[in-house]
Amino acid sequence: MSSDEMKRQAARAALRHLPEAGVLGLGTGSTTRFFIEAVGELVRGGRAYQGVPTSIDSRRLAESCGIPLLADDGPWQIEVCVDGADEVSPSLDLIKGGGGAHTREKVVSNAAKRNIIIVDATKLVARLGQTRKVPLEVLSFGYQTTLAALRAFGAPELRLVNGAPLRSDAGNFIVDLATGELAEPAQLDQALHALPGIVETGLFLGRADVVVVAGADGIRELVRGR
Ligand code: A5P
Repeated sequence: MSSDEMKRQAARAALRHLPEAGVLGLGTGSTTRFFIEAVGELVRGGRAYQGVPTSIDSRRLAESCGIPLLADDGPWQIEVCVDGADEVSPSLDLIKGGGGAHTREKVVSNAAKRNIIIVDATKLVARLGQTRKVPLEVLSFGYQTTLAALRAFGAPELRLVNGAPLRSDAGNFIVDLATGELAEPAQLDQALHALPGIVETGLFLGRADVVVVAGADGIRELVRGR
């Protein structure tokens, strides 16, 4: 089965977690894309959903799918947020931000009653940091000083596109911090949040309620606390 087909299956399997109507958080990335398209089909079929997109890209896609959207300002009463992830640990902690959208994603996930994560099986790891760096959204002001401070935690690398720093939707820089496997992700998250200049980290700890995993052998669901 192709990677895209697994992502599509995870996205469609998440539909069973949706309420009959209400506000949905719409994540960002190649897996969530399939979910947003599926929600568009449900809306065209008569379901009364409104979306809160987690990025400009997801807003555009959701608009093109005909999903009514709420303003970025909030406040929102989000029933369920569905989003992808870059790594998922056995305790359902996540690394996100491969697309640089993790700050908005975290704001939306924090406002949601339930968080459903959709991934293909390649995202499952024994420990966070095993395959991915930790994305950080960083103020451009003083970023060289922030990079220097980050060297206490690993090897930070400014994310570039065509030789120029990638800007988040909020206009900030993205830094990828190579840490190796993380024994204590919460400690790292706390230390990173204590650094001025760090807007948000891509460590999503204790936030996922259900992770829907698509693999060659079908769909399975990992549920927090089980
Ligand atoms: C966006 O910045 C990310 O947090 C994505 O949700 C994450 O990278 C998963 O993306 P894919 O579904 O494209 O792998």
